[in-house]
Amino acid sequence: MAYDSSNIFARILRGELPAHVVLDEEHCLAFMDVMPQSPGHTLIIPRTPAENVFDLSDDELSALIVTTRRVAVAVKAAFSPGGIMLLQLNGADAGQSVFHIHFHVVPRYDGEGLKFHAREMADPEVLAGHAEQIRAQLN
Ligand code: DGP
Repeated sequence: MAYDSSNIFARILRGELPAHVVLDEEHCLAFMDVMPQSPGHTLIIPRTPAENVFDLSDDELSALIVTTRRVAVAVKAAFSPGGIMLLQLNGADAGQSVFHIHFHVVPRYDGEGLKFHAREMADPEVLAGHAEQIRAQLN
């Protein structure tokens, strides 16, 4: 399928839609997931218009995973979760719902399950606070 530049993340990259940004760098942008599965759930996207992992060059994928780990380190420092999941879905059948490639950084907390994927909007003020906590660890 051809890349559709009207997808939500492409619009965030162009500044047409707002996001709680935690990291804005040359190759990637990272921001809070508006429907977090756990507190601190963050997304990392490349600036490259690519739908899924198969559409990135090795260099683009390398930059994306390195930045993903950098954000995960900051999320870990900000929220002290017991563990962190890195997730990346390719294709609707795999559960992908936004067709611009992204990694999810999902913190896991002892005894706490996950909320459903892409289901419930979080309070924007809470997301803004979480973004600030993560930014503080990245600076
Ligand atoms: P996936 O199913 O892997 O394509 O995940 C897409 C994620 O994007 C999902 O966890 C919900 C999130 N999401 C959907 N719409 C928006 C939005 O407008 N802004 C932000 N920040 N996240 C969104």
